[in-house]
Amino acid sequence: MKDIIGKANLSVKVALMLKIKDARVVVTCPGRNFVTLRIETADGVYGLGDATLNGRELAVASYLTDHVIPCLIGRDAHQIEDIWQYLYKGAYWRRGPVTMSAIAAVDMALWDIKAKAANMPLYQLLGGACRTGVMVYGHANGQTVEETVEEALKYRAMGYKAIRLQSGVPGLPSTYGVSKDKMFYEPADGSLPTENVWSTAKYLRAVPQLFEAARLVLGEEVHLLHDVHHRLTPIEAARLGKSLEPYRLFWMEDPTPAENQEAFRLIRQHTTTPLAVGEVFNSIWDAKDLIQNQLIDYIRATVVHAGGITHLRRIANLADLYQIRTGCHGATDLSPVTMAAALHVGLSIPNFGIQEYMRHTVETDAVFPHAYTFQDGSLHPGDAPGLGVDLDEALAAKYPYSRAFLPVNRLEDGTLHSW
Ligand code: KDG
Ligand code: MG
Repeated sequence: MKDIIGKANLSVKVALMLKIKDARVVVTCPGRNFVTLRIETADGVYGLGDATLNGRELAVASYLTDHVIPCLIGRDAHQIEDIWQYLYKGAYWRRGPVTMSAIAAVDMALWDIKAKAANMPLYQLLGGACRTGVMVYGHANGQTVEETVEEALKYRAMGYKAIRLQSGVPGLPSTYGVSKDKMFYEPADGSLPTENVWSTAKYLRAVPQLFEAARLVLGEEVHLLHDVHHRLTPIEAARLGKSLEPYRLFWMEDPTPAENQEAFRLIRQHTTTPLAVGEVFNSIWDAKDLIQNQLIDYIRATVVHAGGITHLRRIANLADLYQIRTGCHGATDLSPVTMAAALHVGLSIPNFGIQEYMRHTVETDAVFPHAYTFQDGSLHPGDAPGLGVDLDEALAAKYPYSRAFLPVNRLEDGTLHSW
């Protein structure tokens, strides 16, 4: 008996102290900018964290290099919670997208290290799989209703069970979220911000027509989603939610900005269309009132912009108490490192809802080789130890940083939109 116990102990021998020896930031632009943190321990185990903040990439790179990395050297990589608290509380200046993306990168890299040291895929350390895979939604968009529905049919043929639909608005020259490229969508499109023109009246007329056509062609089975991109006031959003009820959306996303969390109460009072919000949230405090008052159905906070795996799980736990599920942001400006982290979290939490999945380009996938795979409308993180993502630094070096901004939005009379 003693022998068996001895052997068992030997077979799971894990270093109980992993001293951080080195850390560095890699900025690369394989089609779009990514900021990646690489933390290495004295034992040679390394971990990766995504720190990409679209349009503000270098601010996070500097925050990490100048203010965070010097505080990490010599610490025990196993102390993920303590390091999180140290970087959050110790900074004095809490929250904000730059700080929380930097903390997130450290947190992801440390979880990657811990799971590699344990020789397990991260989801096993997070409690194990609660489901066979993580249902994802893809983006169908087009200039016209017909083009958008045609794109949606392609997603359905690929096996997607959920599809987001965005269409150009008749009478407006361009619309945010409706790209020229089909499978690969990149909203940061200029070395200075481009300017879109917006008309709420035209938009509110167009969207129900899109979903009416989509249901007719696509039928009842497939989940349909729509992103409002924070363009409406609460009462306008309430009206849109009501007018979309016949088409039974999976969700209406970002109907209005959520700095004032109370604003969602008004939308909620008027419509049964499920509500999703949170891709720009940085912390649990951005979502607390929305969750505790059950003003939303899906929380879209994401690993990279909301303080990492540690903090996202805290948000998901709070949401679970109020029957709110996750629907994490997963656009192309979130690197494969974030995608992998989101999949490990999504697989292991009880209240997972859906995961956004915008495919990265071939160039990005080559710089970040990864273990996650798509099948039957779901992603699985794979069973490689850690996050299951690597960074080809030699290839990354061939793609230097290139400044790119997200567009701004103006009303037809020139007023800067949205609130
Ligand atoms: O960086 C901003 C994009 O990630 C965002 O516009 C995409 O709204 C978006 C979404 O839902 O994916
Ligand atoms: Mg969105």
